[in-house]
Amino acid sequence: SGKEKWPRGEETVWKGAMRDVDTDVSSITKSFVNHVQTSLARQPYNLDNLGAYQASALSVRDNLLVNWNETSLQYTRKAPKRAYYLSLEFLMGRTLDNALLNLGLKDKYAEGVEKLGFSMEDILDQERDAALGNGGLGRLAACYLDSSASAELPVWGYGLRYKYGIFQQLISPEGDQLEAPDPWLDNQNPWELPRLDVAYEVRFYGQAERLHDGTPRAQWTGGQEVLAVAYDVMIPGCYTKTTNNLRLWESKPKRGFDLNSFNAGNYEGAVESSNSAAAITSVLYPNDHTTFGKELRLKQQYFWTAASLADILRRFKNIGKPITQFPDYVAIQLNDTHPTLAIVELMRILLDEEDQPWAAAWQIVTNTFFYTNHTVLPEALEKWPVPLLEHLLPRHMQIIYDINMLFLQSVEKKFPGDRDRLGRMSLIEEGFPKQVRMAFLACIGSRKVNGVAELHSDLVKTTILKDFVEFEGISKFGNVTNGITPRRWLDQCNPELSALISRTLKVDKAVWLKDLSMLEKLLPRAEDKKFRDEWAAIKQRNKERLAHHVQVTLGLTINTNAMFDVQIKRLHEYKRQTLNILGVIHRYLTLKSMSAEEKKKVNPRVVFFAGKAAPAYYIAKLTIRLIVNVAKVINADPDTKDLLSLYFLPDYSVSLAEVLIPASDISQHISTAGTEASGTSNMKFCLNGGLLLGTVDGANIEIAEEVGESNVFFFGHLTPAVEDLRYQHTYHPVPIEEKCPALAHVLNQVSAGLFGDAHVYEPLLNTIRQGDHYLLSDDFDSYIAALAMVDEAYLDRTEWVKKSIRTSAKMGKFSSDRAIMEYAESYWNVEPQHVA
Ligand code: B1H
Repeated sequence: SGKEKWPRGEETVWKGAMRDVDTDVSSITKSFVNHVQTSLARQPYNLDNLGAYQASALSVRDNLLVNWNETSLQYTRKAPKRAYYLSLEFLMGRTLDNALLNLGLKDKYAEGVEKLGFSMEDILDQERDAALGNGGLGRLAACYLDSSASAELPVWGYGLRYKYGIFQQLISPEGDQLEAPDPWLDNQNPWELPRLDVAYEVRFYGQAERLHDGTPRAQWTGGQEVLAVAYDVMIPGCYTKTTNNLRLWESKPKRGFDLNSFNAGNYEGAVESSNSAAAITSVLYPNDHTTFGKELRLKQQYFWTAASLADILRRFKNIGKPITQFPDYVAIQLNDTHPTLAIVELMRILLDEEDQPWAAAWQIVTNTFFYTNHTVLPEALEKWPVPLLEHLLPRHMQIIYDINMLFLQSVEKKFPGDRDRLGRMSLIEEGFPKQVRMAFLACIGSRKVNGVAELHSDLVKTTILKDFVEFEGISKFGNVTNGITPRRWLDQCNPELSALISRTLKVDKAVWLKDLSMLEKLLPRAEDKKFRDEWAAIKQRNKERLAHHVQVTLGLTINTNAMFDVQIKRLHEYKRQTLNILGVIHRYLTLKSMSAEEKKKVNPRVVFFAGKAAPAYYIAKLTIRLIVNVAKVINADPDTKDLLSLYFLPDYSVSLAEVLIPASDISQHISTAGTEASGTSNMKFCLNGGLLLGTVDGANIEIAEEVGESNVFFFGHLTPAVEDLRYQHTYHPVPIEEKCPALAHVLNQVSAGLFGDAHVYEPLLNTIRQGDHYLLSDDFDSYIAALAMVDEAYLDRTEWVKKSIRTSAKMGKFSSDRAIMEYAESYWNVEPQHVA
């Protein structure tokens, strides 16, 4: 009732007591020690590195909170249009270093903790990664949050607070991947703020009954209700006060237990209902690029979209505008189809709770959502069985049928009598069971649809959504090429290179880190020997840093005089780690056949692999096993071990990437053309002066456009050839001995047991011998030729370093700042809000 007096009490007293951001070393040490004494309740003098990490984190958190509150206040007062990034994955990695750098306080904190007897490096190393994602899609979400805050855009992320992130990968002595749970929350997490007061009820199951009162309304009752509780994570921008929010939902039982069951003597049943509520956010699904139709996964998706929409709607209502203006204040970006139910949920709210007519509701919905597609691989395209949806979300299934009916009527109107087209475009795929095609629903429910690199966006338009382009018009379909944040992927992971760049450009890093195209000014320095020597020396020290890391963590000694050749990404047949390992074997066999004299001309090479396989992905796991066992043989062979060695580094993570990427001379991005939507690590390697060996696929193409084809190593067939080649494999197969003798020889050596238990690898080898869906036999020869060109180029070290400098200098386009501004300007219509 009316406006409350604000603030309560005396404003001067409030103001005088308010905390500001620490800026000097003495207030930093004071805050650190205060947290040791009070928050951690520990004796100040007797503190280990973990305690020091926690105290540092809490102290940094206080600083972030000052900015975070000011940012929220500003957004609330000015009520600008906001954007929300809905992603089932946020692969954040560590936070402390990033927060210190974005605040510009790293040096001061380093000095402070040193005075107290700690080293910043040891402290930073205590933090566990927040690994709430599988791979590129989740890391992209994290980069976009960093860029949004850095560009002062009012953008929030919404996701799930999984108790267990991506599994921890162990490698058995036989070379098998084993999975262990990731207990990232075992030590308390200083970066999240539990908001027990921000909670929403989410319903599952029950009955939906249409009212039949001349409105499209229905009533949804009964079933199970669970509670969504908010946990907030602060997202600091780089050198700005703007600190945005990532809101992660945790599921809780609505009641501790069900009293009815309890009183009926069913104690176990009563407790079970609380267990099943908590289970919703217990674990991240580790099946990158595959859908399994699991009920719990669908529950996760609805739980998260329902809670997020309720929260967004509540915030909108506080502005006091009519619901028809919702799209003027809210843009929602769907990160792949995982949050597509948000479209249906908003329809449900508008129809059943806001009493909107159908057309008005659909108008609001289709002006609010934006859909990003991240893959055209058929196994990744989400489809949910109709019976499952009907059971879990009966009202939503009704709405989907209604959307579909009206949609197909409009298709019929435009293409009268085209029954095939109606079948192809229906949201419901016929079959046993019938399934809902989520990409189609996301497409028709959104204002704009985009892919993540030029080639990929073209493929989306000409393959999976071709009919929709014909029906809705081309202008709905766009491209936003992915990007990466240069804060984490250059300044944080490669501090020496960052410092060299600042010295050379003669500007503070605050400037070029936010305008990455400035790197172009490094181009003329490629001709400057002194600069080249510094550049090369930094690469060398980064290689030594990686070698040191491997020595400490795995006890292995790595030859840092060798070329470092790196392939790190999720294990998948389409990414062709198998092509790489077969190439390594080819190199090994070639070395074995060389004379001592010939070997003298060979440049030593160390090959690194890292990456996780989905736990049920048999072929991908066999590839890991092959890599590990080839490594055992090669690394132990006195004939060759100085010239070739091979490592599979277990448990790939964001933090491991931060050590590997700056150390690479060459990295491999060798997917079958047309299969890797974009790739983002390719950008990270190039930004750090590593050269790229790859196929003409995804963002590799745009990288080559920027840096020039003379600075990348391309090989393999192009996308338009792929379909034909697959047809040949199926209908006119040629024995591999005929088609590619070099590859046949390698496969035969594996089959003959050169790397142990030959029979184990047969299923993997047979994927190539029969069918060869990913076209290894078509690309093997040109791959080997490209590797030889890399060797050749590396011999001329001066020219190599020039290429490295030129590559890095031309990476401006791939800053996620550019990408996020494209979303903000061309899609969301959201503007920067400066927090003074
Ligand atoms: C990408 C996925 C993905 N595309 C389903 N699709 C998942 C699909 O758990 N699931 O159900 C998880 C992930 N991930 C990747 O997105 C692309 O393969 C990369 O090429 C791209 O760079 C990245 C970011 O756009």
